[in-house]
Amino acid sequence: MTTAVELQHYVSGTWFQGDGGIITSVNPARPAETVAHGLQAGPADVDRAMASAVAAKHGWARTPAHERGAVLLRTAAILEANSQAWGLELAREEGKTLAEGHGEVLRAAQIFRYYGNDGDREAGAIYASPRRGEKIFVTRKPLGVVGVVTPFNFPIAIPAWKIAPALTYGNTVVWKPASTVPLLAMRLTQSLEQAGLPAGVLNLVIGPGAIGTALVEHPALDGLSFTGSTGVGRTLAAAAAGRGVPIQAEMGGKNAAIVLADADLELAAEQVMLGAFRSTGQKCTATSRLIVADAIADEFLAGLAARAQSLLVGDPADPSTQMGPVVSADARASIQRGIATALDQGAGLLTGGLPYDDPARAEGHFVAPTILELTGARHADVWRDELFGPVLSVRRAASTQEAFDLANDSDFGLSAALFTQDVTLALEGMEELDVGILHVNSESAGADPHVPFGGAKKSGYGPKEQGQSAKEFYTHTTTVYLRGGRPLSGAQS
Ligand code: UN1
Repeated sequence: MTTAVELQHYVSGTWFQGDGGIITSVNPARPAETVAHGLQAGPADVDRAMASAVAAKHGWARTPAHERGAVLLRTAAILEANSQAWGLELAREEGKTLAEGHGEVLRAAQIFRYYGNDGDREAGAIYASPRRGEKIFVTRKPLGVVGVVTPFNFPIAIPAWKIAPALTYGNTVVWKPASTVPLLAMRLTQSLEQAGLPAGVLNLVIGPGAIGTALVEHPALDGLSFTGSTGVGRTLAAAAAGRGVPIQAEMGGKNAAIVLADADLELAAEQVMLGAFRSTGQKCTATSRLIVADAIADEFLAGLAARAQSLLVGDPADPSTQMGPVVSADARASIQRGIATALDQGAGLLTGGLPYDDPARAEGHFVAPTILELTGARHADVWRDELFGPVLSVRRAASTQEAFDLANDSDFGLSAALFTQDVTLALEGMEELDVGILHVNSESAGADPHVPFGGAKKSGYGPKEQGQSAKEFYTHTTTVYLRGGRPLSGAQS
């Protein structure tokens, strides 16, 4: 057994212990095992972190973009060099498999590399002027001090895709990670420190939700980027709006995979499995609803249930494990309650559902991969509410239009996956499906750093993340009408 790491916070380039309540990060596969422990930060630490970010903001904004980018590129190299060790820590702290933990650290490196290079790309736009001797420029400036509030499910990739663009475009940051995954937050901060990030440019305060509230209420805050639950996101968005602070909030999803009758069923089954059960279903982009064409439903669902039953569920540190636990005892209890409610409301159980009774998995926060079939028009909470776990609910559709209508039958609209080999149906899906991200013939999760990420309908609030959207969120523009101050040579007087 490895020893627990001592948690520390980072403000003004200095690591220090908190003086708030105890914070213990445990291994969700073996909750008796502590991964990291320490004391929470308190409101006074938020004040100090904000003051430090304010003090650093002019210096960082004036640092040439190329030099800011160079810090990010060195960070990417440090993440890559540590990806095995930190991937294992990620798996122990969050519960996703070793392969996913390792892959996530590499993904964070890829994100830092993309934004590190973006410092050398375009820095604004030039427009023609209706007046002779004038050009109109649109230049970009950082917002200033940005708050970053991140969830447990991607302990290093989601922080990377908020912090990397914030820094490359010249902002300073105060970061509050989810208190269930503080160790990986320390690792990312350490890698930026080692890469030479100046003191005060990134400040890390680990603690409860009250830290997020203190951040959004702080008068010096210039912007806030949040990913997490719908309830917290809306509260922060309301508080930010009340203070005139720009916010991007990425919240819930109830993402559908649609398998049409002409789909390659092997490919669709493999991808639906990944969408529903990778990361133990704990992704805002996970597939939690499945809509299957009537004509192929019996065959497809039987195959899918067999695959789910054969999934190796266990300790993520074991390289053969295909699905780990959920993050906490509370998460497990609420997912099991969601399954019980679905069964009460008439769902048929195709596989899973029951808690594990073998000692190893009964002790950890394991939930079996579960597939529930809903029939008729009866209301089912599991069709509407995000359970954030390995639970897939299924409905059959008699036509393609019905399949699209069922997919749109949600307040959320983050992502969807459409399986068909007919390009006409794929084009129809692009028109019909109200989502921010559509995958055709691949699973509903997955996101590249150079293209917009975010949802339609109630899945998000404010600008999207990633690519050009990140630049737009983390900067404001100045439109400059530029004339030379004396007549152009050759001009008529
Ligand atoms: C992915 O689909 O790989 O919280 C990433 C989440 C999303 C990230 C999804 N913001 O799950």
